[in-house]
Amino acid sequence: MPGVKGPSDYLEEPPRHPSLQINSKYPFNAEPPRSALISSYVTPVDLFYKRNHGPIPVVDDIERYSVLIRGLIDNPRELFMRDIKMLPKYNVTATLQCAGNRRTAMSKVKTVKGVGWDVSAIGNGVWGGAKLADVLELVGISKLTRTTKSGGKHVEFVSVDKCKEENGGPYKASIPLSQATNPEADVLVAYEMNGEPLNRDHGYPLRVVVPGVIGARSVKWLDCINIIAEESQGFFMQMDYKMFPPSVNWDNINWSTRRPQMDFPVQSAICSLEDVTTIKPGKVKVSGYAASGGGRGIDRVDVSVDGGKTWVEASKYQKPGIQYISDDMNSDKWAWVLFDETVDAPQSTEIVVKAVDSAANVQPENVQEIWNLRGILNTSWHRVQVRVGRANM
Ligand SMILES: Nc1nc2c(c(=O)[nH]1)N[C@H]1C(S)=C(S)[C@@H](COP(=O)(O)O)O[C@H]1N2
Ligand SMILES: [Mo]
Repeated sequence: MPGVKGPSDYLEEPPRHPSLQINSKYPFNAEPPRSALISSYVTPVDLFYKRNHGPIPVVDDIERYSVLIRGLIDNPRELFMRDIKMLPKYNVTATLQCAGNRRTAMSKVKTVKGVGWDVSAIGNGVWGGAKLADVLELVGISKLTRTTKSGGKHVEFVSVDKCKEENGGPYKASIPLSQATNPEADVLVAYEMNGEPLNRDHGYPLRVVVPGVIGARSVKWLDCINIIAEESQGFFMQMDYKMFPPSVNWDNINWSTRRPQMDFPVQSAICSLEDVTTIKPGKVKVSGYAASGGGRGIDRVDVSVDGGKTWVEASKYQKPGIQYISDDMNSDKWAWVLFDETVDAPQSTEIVVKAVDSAANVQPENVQEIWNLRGILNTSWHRVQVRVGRANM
C-alpha cells in the first residue's frame, strides 16, 4: 500500500506499558492483563487497550493543527485548537469497547478474521472536550438537526493516520447527524483522557468519543469532519464492523445487506480469573466488568459456579461506597459497572457470568449461535474453569 509497507513505517511509535499483551505490533494492538481492568473504575491511560489500523501519526505543530468542517453546509470552516477549547468543556465518563473484544474465544468455534483479543479490548475513561453538538453549531448547524438544508444527514470523521484497508488513505467513520447534534448523546471532540491531554496512542491532539457505540466510530487524530448525505463509504463502515449471521461465509458475503454496527450489546466478563485457574478448595473471588451500549445501564450481573445451572446475583458499583442503580441520574450512564462476588468452589468447576441491561437484554448463552466471520460482538456468557488443586498449591 502507498505510505505503509512494513515495520520501517512504524519508527515513531510511542513508549508503552510493559505489561500490555501485544496482539499485533504493526499496527500496534494491545490489551492489558484482565486484572488491570478491575483495579480501578477508571482505566489508567497506559493500561487502556490500544487499537490501531496504521502507524501512530505525529502531530507536532499544534498551533497550525486544525479540523476542517465541510460538506453539505453553507459555510465550511477550519477550526483550531483554541476554537475547540473556547467551547464549554465537558467531562464524560464513557466505556470504549472494541467490537472485536473476546474475538479469540469466538475463533475457537470456527476461524474468524481479525486481531485476536481476550476480554480486555475495553476500558473506561474520563474524556474531556467539547460537545460535537456545540462544535457543529459553530458552522451553523443547530442542536437536534436531522438534515441540513442541503441534505446532510451524517457526520463523517476523517483521521490523520493512514491505513492499508483504505489503500493508504485515512481511517473514516460516521454517525447520524441527529446523534451528533443531540447534546444528550454526549458525543465529544475530546482533547483530554483521565484529566491529561490525550496521548499519541489515544488520538492526540483531538479524537471523537461516541459513547455507547463500538469503538470503531470514535475516530482518533481528527483531521476533518464532513457533513454528508449517506453514511460514510469508508472501509470500516461498509466492509467491516457489520454483524452477519452464522450462515454467511467469505464465499457468499454481501456487505451491502447489513447496516454498520453502532451501539454495542450487553457484555460482561470475569477479570479476576484466567480461562483456567488452579485454586485451593473454598472461597473464590469473581469480579469483572459489565457494560451495555446506547446509554443503557446494567440491571443485574449473575454468577454461576455450576456452569450455568444455578445463579447468584453479584454486587455492582461504579464509585466505591455508592450503590449503583442503573439509569439513575447519579450513575455514569455511558460507563461500565464493576461487579464482585465471592463464591464457594469446593471442587473443579466452570464459573460463568452474564449481565442483564436496563432494557432486559441478556447475553446469549453460547458463542456458536452468534458466531460471525469477522468475529465481532462476542457477548456470550463468559466462562472460566477453576481447577481445585491440593492445599499447598
Ligand atoms: N484514526 C483512527 N481512529 C480509530 C482507529 C484507528 O485505527 N484509526 N481504531 C478504532 C477502533 S476499531 C477502536 S476499538 C478505537 C480504539 O481506541 P483506543 O486505541 O483509544 O483504545 O479507536 C477507533 N478509532
Ligand atoms: Mo475496534
